[in-house]
Amino acid sequence: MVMEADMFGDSDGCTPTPDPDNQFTDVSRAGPADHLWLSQGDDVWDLGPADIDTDADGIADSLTRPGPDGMAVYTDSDADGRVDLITEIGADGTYSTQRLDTESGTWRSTDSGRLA
Ligand SMILES: [Ca+2]
Ligand SMILES: [Ca+2]
Repeated sequence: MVMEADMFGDSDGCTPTPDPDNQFTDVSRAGPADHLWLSQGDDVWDLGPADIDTDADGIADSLTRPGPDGMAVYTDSDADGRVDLITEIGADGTYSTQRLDTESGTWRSTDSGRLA
């Protein structure tokens, strides 16, 4: 039996390249280990690599994204890669925080107010 070279060339080699303009890439099948990811319902979103170290332990744990009204900070506070804290900061200086309940998978508002 002869192995044909082209059996290996085409079929699985073509991995879609994430669109750099699309901030959130669907990575339901597999996500890079060093990226933060976020789940909402059945959807899993790859937010990209963390670039901010919010608790100064030397490990980047957060990243920011522009939001509809200001910006949002996505934080993985227990270093498992899954975002479990979102702080949304409005253009008017208000903020609100949501924390993931990892048991139920639901987001709960924990704090809100106005930045000093
Ligand atoms: Ca950190
Ligand atoms: Ca986490």
